Amino acid sequence: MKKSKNTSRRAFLQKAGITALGFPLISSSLVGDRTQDYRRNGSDSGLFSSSIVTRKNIADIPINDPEIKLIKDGLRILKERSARSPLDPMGWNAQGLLHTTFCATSIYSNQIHYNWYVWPWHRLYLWSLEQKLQKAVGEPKLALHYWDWTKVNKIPEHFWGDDNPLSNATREIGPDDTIPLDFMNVGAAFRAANYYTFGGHPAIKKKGEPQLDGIAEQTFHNNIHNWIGGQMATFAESGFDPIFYAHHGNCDRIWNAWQAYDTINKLPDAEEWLDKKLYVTDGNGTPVEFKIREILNTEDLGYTFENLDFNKVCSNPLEKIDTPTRRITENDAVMPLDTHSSEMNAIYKELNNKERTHIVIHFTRVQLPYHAYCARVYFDYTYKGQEISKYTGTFTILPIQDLDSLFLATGVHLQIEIEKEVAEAIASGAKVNVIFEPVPLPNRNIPEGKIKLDNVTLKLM
Ligand SMILES: [Cu+2]
Repeated sequence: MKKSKNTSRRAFLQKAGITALGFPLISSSLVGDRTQDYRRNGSDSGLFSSSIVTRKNIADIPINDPEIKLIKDGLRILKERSARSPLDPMGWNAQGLLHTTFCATSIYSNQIHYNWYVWPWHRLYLWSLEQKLQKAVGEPKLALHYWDWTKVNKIPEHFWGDDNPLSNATREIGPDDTIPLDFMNVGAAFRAANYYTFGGHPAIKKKGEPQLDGIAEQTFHNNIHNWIGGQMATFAESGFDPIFYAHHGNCDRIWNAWQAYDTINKLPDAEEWLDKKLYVTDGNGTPVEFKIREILNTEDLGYTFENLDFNKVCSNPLEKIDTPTRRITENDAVMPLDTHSSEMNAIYKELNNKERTHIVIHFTRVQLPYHAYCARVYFDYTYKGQEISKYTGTFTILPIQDLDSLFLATGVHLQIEIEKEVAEAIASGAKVNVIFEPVPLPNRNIPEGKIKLDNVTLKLM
């Protein structure tokens, strides 16, 4: 926690106009061809492209543009390879299974979700596809695209249509469905003053340790996976839908934008993180390893972003104008907040001179549906004679596989932001109910069997 820096952080954010998310553009001198030294471990593998490509928002590119054709040609080649042999290491199947390997088979040693490895590994995963596509079409200037859902809040037309290698038949939403505004809460992630809050805490090594994913993973990342549905709403299969790479392209861009404020937003300096080896395959389908410290600058992986801009309506969903109003439904899970925890005094202190702060909700027992589930989290209380229902964010379960059953989690942590007025109410003895209101996802019923909460407390982490 960087408590001492918060005042200056707020001043900086105001000065930088970050509440309006007016991010500076990447200098044009960084864009374009440039010879790079890609030697790693002292040897030049010759596998790396020598130019820096610029990733753009796909929605800004005409559907018939040659850039789009190039991507489609590349994907067709990868899919044909897998049709000939599902084990072709340069095929689409191998690319999809690479993600499965690091999420569905190992909870501890190789798990790259729910922890601080999520953004570095996915950066490499996109690089892996970009390399394969470049090789497939013989064009080192081919660039992946990102889908800036803050600006176009539905799946771009590029990803739909028969005989289109960018489409995927398993999606539950259609071309006209739009993402709920609060599902794209970029603001809560941007206000995270350290990487642990933004990108996740250290990976758990054994059963019983607290697992705490970052706010970026838990909010817009999971929400949009789930909202799309089908393969995207599972960890095991999401790498098989081409929209994955455009969604993650935007997540990678958000990480880059967050990191660009390096005077404020610090990456971990722990060697456990910087020296962590992450594994993917290169353009030839050959396994390669990178240490996280080697991939913190995207140019070292041969790409940069056209801009780091966002639609400002997604920067601040906690503003009243953007706050969803609670609809009381029979599926709501309601649990009184336990304010007897020894940490409550520290929390009041932390909130005392801030408008809002990141905090962790902890549940000791939760019955979770084993399928895509999104809930809005509210704090309901009465303060100074007023009934208040305070929206704090979303809680989203992206299941490993869609098993349509329930499982029991014995410890769940969720990072949220709460506002000063909530803490004041709690400190004055207001009884707070924590509400989980399931959000209906397009073309799906609210999952049967509501979430069950036990002993809800707040923590600083
Ligand atoms: Cu993933």
